[in-house]
Amino acid sequence: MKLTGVELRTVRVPLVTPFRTSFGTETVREALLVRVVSDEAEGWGECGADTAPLYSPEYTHAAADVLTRFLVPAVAGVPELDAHQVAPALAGFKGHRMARAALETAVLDADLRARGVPLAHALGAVRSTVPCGVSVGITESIPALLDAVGGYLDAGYLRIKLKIEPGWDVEPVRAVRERFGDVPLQVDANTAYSRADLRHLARLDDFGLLMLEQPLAVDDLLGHARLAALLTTPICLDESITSARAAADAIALGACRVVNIKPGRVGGYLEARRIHDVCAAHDVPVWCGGMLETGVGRAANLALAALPGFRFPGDTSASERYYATDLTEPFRLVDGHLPVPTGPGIGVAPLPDALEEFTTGATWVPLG
Ligand code: NPG
Repeated sequence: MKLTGVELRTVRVPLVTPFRTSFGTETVREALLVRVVSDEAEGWGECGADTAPLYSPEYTHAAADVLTRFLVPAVAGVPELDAHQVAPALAGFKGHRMARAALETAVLDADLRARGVPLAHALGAVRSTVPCGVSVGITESIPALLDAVGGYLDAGYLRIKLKIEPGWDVEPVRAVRERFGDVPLQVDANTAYSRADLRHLARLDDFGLLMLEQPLAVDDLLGHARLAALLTTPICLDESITSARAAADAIALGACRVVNIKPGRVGGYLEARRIHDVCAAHDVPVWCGGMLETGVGRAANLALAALPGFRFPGDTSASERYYATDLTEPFRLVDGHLPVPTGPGIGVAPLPDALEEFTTGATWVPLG
């Protein structure tokens, strides 16, 4: 395959409800879309980076900049390009995993479309639908939280994840447990706690949670291991797991018993697959996280979530949980599950009208 063009497109899609976490409140999903055009097919990738560097060091403008100046020209020079050549071509550059992931995914999509192979099949999927959970942001009050959780359970979601932060943890969890009984429940702290909070976090053991996700800093594997030794609730890592090696280290240190895999956070679907394999080899279950992706990113996440090691419902919610109008045909929940796309590549493409409506900027990258 030879690249003939790469377009970067920024979209801003309003969320149906504001999403508040310990790192900020989102009302709009700003996403950078990468479209590669080759002599054989086109492909799409969605960059996980957000407007500001609050979840990770990456942000949309930085991703567009590094793609334009460095990543796209490096990949455009590869003579017989396929997705497996992208990471080696970019090996000299540091960081920017979400930008790399978007480019690699677009190349992978084009490559698979040219060959008529669905992404799920290429990755080794074993199921045609995936069980779905929902991530519930911090609300202004406990009654508002109970309303939100009740609505999602009515919609059929199979597990609830609550965002927590200091001052919003034990009480909301207790309230959800009291109201909704033994519904599968987990919490996510997005690094909001420190080692001084270990005893406080141990209070969450009273609630039979599936897991406590990323309570401590990204680089605090030892702190997570100490916490894990103190708690019966399994620790799950998200932000700390940036590669298959990071996953292997975290498991060896006893820092986690579950891993959240987000392809954007780890540099793409090929590394995500390797993390899945490392975890499977250690009998560590994984699940697929989300970063409020539009249908473009969600489609590819569903393919990944269909692999055998994904043993918990993911943050792979239906389109209407996020958007009144999605960029693609909407993903609809059926009995708590979403279908894994069956078409070639990621199996979806943005709908022209929605793309037009939400685009705030589009440029073709000079190929060098
Ligand atoms: O359903 O896509 C979703 C959102 C799930 O909670 C979720 N994502 O910390 O995992 C997270 C959080 C997030 C949102 C991360 C936006 C980064 C950006």
